[in-house]
Amino acid sequence: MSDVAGKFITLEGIEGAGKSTQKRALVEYLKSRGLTVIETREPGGTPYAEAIRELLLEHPAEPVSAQTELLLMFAARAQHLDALIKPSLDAGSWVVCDRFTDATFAYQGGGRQLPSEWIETLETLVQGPLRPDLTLLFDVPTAVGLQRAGKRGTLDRIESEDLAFFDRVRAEYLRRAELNGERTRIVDASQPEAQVAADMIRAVDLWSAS
Ligand code: Z5A
Repeated sequence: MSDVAGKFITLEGIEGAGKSTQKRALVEYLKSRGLTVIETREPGGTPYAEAIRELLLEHPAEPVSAQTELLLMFAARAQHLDALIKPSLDAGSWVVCDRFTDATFAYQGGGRQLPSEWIETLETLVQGPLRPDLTLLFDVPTAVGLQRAGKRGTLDRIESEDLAFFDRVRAEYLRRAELNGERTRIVDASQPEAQVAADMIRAVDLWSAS
């Protein structure tokens, strides 16, 4: 595994897929390999972007339009990229991010059914050529993910969507994984936590050796 250049790894999946759980295991593993690792998430990752996250996830008095949601996701991303992700990669750190633009294709594209061309346009505008080096898609049947996430109690605005919404989100994630097969690895997240972690580490090792 090279420690000269920074690498950008994103973790994706529906609610309750286990991204946050596996992010901790991945960061620990990469650090044990002597790498400098920045752990972050979207929407959010910097104080300003976290303020946008609050806006996105709270239950406001008025309905939030899908376009507003899309633009706020990219507003937060622009700030996150400029203030944290790009400087960290330039400094040679590895950045491990819980969700990135594949989530926008899945939730605002698949879930909200906004045209993917709009998302592609914003992706180019905000990111230029920057894309993740590796995306780990934690795939789990929708009912299993929602059942795990539901144990937490209160649901935020996006979590309050129905099963059909999350089925579309999952289908779009799988479609994107096929489209971006060179950078995406699917991990079967319906297995016990330790097995998911083992499969994830194997996928990362195979990718970094290639
Ligand atoms: N969003 C969007 O719409 N567009 C975008 O562009 C972006 C995001 C970037 C916030 O994301 C919301 O933003 C999200 C998508 C939207 N909305 N929703 N809904 P987030 O990532 O911060 O929130 P989240 O997806 O709701 O995270 P999560 O539910 O916490 O999921 P997770 O991180 O994948 O799961 P976890 O916290 O690791 O685990 C959940 C529970 O399952 C927990 O009790 C674990 O102990 C348990 N767990 C984990 N793994 C296992 C296994 N293998 N077996 C059994 N139990 C397990």
